[in-house]
Amino acid sequence: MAKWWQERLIYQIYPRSFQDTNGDGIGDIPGILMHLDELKELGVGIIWLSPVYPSPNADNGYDISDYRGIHPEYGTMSDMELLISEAEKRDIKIIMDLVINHTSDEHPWFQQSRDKSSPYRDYYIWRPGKQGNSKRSKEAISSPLGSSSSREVSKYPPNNWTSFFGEDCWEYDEKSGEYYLHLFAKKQPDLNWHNPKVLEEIKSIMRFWLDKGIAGFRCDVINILYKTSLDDGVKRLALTGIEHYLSQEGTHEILRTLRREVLDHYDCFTVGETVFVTPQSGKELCDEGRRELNMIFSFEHMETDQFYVKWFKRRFHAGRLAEAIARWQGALDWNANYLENHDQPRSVSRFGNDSHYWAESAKLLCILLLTLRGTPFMFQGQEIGMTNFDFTGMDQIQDVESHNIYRLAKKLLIPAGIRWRMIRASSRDNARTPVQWNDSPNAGFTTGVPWLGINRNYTHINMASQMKEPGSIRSFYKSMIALRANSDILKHGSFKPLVIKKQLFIYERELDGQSLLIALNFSGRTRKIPRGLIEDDRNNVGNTSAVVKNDGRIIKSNYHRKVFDGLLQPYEALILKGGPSHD
Ligand code: TEU
Ligand code: CA
Repeated sequence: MAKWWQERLIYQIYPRSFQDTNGDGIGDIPGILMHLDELKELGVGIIWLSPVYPSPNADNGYDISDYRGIHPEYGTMSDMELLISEAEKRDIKIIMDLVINHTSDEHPWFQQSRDKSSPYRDYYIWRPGKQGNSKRSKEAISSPLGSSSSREVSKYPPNNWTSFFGEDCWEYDEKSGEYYLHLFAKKQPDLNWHNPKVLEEIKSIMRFWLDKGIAGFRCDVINILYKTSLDDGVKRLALTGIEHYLSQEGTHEILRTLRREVLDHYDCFTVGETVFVTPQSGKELCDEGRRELNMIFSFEHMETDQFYVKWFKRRFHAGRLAEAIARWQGALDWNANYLENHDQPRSVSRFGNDSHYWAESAKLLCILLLTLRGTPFMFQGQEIGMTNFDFTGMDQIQDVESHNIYRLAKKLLIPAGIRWRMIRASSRDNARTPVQWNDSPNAGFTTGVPWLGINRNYTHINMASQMKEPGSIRSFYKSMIALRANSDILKHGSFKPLVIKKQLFIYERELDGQSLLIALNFSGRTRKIPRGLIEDDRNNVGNTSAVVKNDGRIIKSNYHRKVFDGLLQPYEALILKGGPSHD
């Protein structure tokens, strides 16, 4: 029996950039309420709300200082309750971000934990520095970013690990004379999951929100919770130490406990953001029988345009993307499919063509997302083909990760031009520019000064114009979402890759002997569908008739195609009835 979270489309809202209603330049909950009807009309069944909790915003809400509150800049708890009930009226469910690998350093737990004798001390991972002679150790604690270079401590940090954001991952705290671990920014201390009290706190926080009517959680970096040991790691270009905390048995056990003791008592689901998962470790995290997570986000397909880390881009190659997607479609029974989120550059700029074939390629990506097996997740602005930012310098960037990496790259003597190119291509701010609602000043996002610059292409890429236009990307999304909702083959059929070439991806979905064939041309050139794979219509209809009706074989085309001639136009995407077995 299919679950409701398998049949619905999930739409991610990054509240800061969605819609401002009070002119402070920051999106807010009333702004989400304003657009609920449009989301309903688009076909959204579940909203994933990125963090709206009180936070110093060192990492835009992924550094939480109160898990049971709403940040005043987003509104009040009654706004949140209104959002839940208004969504419910429209049969839209809401899931929230559960960020439990770390808290903010301004969370009261952490503030108290800085006192060695506090009962909260053990909520975090505190360790004394390693002894060493003072000359070498001064070097050892100076981070490549220079954050702690001026301090004199006659100790080394407790181990050699490095963080996700290009800093050291140990920060020395004067007050208690020890270091704390932070795998992300230094304002994000990691919780100590060896402490059963931490588990109890989190269980109660989860119940607090589930009792308010939340339908589940997107679990932030959930497969790194449990640090098995704090021994030195094998030296790596990035993330030294990862073998001590990636998908450890301790984490599996925590997930099973949360499932059994909390989640199973509600009609809800979880999707885990699971970093560096492989098909094997992914299966262990979301296999139904193991009762841990319901779904996971994998990353392999998002890494196909990079070398080793995202800051080193390589030319996009659709074949690599298709291979990664096909591998995961085959590996898991049910995937959480996505091409965008708040951490990733815009898909049309990255996997499509945001200039000449902007609309065609955005629609092709829409067909891809909505014809895979699994729950589709889309990100705000994706439905109108929003593109990467048009910023020209670091002063326009807000993201903590981008600033850290830029500084690190400078330390490593990477020239300014290259540094900026790295940020330009890979910064998370690419996804975070405010939603372009209309062509009025500030794109209708705010009447004040937006917290992050708005892409100047809002005059031609915006929601208002696309709502009216039947041929728009937004209209295409709407019709594809409906098509999927009404198709058992697309929702529940099996997935079979047929052709994976440099710029061509063809696959079949099949259910009870009925099938659909999806053909995607990821290039600016016309491509032939390999002969024999599927017969074209020319024999059936002849070339003579000028007006040929679609005989029902073409289910969807981003070219308004009526006849299938075996060719795919630039960035053409097609859904055809009947696979090879039916020809
Ligand atoms: O992201 C975790 C993560 O590993 C990456 O996606 C990260 O954002 C970065 O791109 C690595 O280069 C999650 C959240 O989605 C992200 O917004 C947070 O900053 C992070 O966790 C910490 O909470
Ligand atoms: Ca606001």
